[in-house]
Amino acid sequence: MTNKSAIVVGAGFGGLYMLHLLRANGYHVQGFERGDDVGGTWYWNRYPGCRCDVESMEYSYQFADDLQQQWDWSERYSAQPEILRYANHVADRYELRGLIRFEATVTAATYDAQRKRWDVEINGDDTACADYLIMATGCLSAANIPDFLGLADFQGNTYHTGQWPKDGVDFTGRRVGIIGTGSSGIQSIPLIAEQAEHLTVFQRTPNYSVPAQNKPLETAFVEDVKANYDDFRARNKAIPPAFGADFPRHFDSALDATPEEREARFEEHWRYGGFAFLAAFADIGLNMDANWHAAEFVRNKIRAIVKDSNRAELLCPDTVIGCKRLCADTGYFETYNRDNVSLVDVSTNPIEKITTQGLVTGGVSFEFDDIVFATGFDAMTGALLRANIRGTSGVELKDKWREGPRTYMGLMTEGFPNLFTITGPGSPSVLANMITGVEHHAEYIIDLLNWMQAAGHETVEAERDAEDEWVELVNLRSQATLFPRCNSWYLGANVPGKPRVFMPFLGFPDYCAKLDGIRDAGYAGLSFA
Ligand code: N01
Repeated sequence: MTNKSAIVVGAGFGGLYMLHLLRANGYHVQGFERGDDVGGTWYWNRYPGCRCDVESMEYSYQFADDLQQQWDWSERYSAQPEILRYANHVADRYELRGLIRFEATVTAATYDAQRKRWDVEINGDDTACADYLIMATGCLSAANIPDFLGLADFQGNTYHTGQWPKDGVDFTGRRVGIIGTGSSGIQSIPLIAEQAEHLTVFQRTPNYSVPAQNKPLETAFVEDVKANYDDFRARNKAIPPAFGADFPRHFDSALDATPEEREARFEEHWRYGGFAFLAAFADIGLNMDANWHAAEFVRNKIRAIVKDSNRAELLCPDTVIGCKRLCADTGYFETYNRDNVSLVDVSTNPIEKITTQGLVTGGVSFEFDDIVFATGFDAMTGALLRANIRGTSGVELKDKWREGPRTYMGLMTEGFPNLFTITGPGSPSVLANMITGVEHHAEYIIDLLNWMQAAGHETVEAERDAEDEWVELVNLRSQATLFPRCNSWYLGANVPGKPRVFMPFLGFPDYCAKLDGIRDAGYAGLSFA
């Protein structure tokens, strides 16, 4: 038991596990959550077709064997309602709800250096304080709605995929416009098209998508995984994304294969589905020529699926495949064969304005009953910066990170003692299995806090040199890949004015080894008082 206290912001998978660990280790703990229930990403993203692109048997907690043995997933890739049920099950099973105040948005957080504590403002009018502040606010939780001219004028309904109404939306008989063709657009478009009278898709950049090949989970497969769950988890943690250990995976170069061999290999991976496509050859993410072959295979698939050849060409991306997150779909390209679906290219004629009746692009007016913004998120830093966090000497996090996020281990940032960021920028986060990532972070934080109690330290803070080296390391690791060669949200490129900095640390096992090394060296790079 300790007299130390912690505030955990966010009741998604990271926040729930952090609360559980803190309480189990005797800390006084309070959780604050913007929504009116648990689930984080899976609470907010209720748009039609929303499902995870990491397979169900991997996308779950592994800290408790009875939990992973007793929970049953129904499909290869779980749909949002099932994952939300799982989050609720965890909250009930470990009696976490009582620790959380819901509909409680952290509007400011200020470090009081004299009292060595965090003062937190809730909903602009209430306060709380604690020794430690742990932000479990998610990487894709700050919705990005572009600042379109006339946005407020539209008289129909607007929806953002990441803020979807709890009771769902019935598009039957309606004229719908959707802006954005990232994962959220690609998942929702086929289902909205089935309902709507007419759906118009506004596409700025075409995206690569591979069929998810979703299906019901087979009992024998589930039993096999459960019989060897520890081994299954360990094998996944040993590979860079911390998922997909059982993907068909090849270590040869796409450039050494004959055209026929390449085609056959890509076909095998296309049929397998999802991210496994990128494991067809070792150099798809490293070599532009190898990448081109993978990209061209997908383009040819689009050309074969979409009957109208002009429309097919419009849907063919010419960028680096895998540079933006690869999408996994169910019937996405096929949807463009429907009579009630139009595709409008806004790459050269941006959306000029939203009007009372719809929108205007390229001088052409479109009228809608509903507009869906599938326009993504202010990723990785958005939720942290929106919380108005001030560190020692009143320094604001948004000022410190003006040129891009600066962290040590993706967990701490200099000038902000006792502040922790679960899956913060500079950690594998979005480029690894998120649940594996949040578990690792929560466990690392609790070990560090317990170590501090034992050593009699009250505060911990990242050192500037260690932070500078870490930022450099994250950057260097990305430069060895093709990730910097497109305008992705990994780079902040989707939000106008956001600094172009590659934010995730590439490679989960290397990352864990680094953090273990830091811990074994007495938490090198952190200073304690
Ligand atoms: O967001 P995005 P998302 N005018 O940023 C377009 C995770 N996720 O919500 O590419 C016109 O990918 C923008 O165009 P462009 C997953 O990690 C996972 O779809 O910037 N268009 C783009 O097409 C994913 O990567 C799952 O040119 C504008 C789209 O909006 C991440 O969330 C499911 C525009 C935004 O795409 C984000 O996905 C869903 C403008 N002014 C999400 N501004 C799964 O697990 C933006 N766009 C499967």
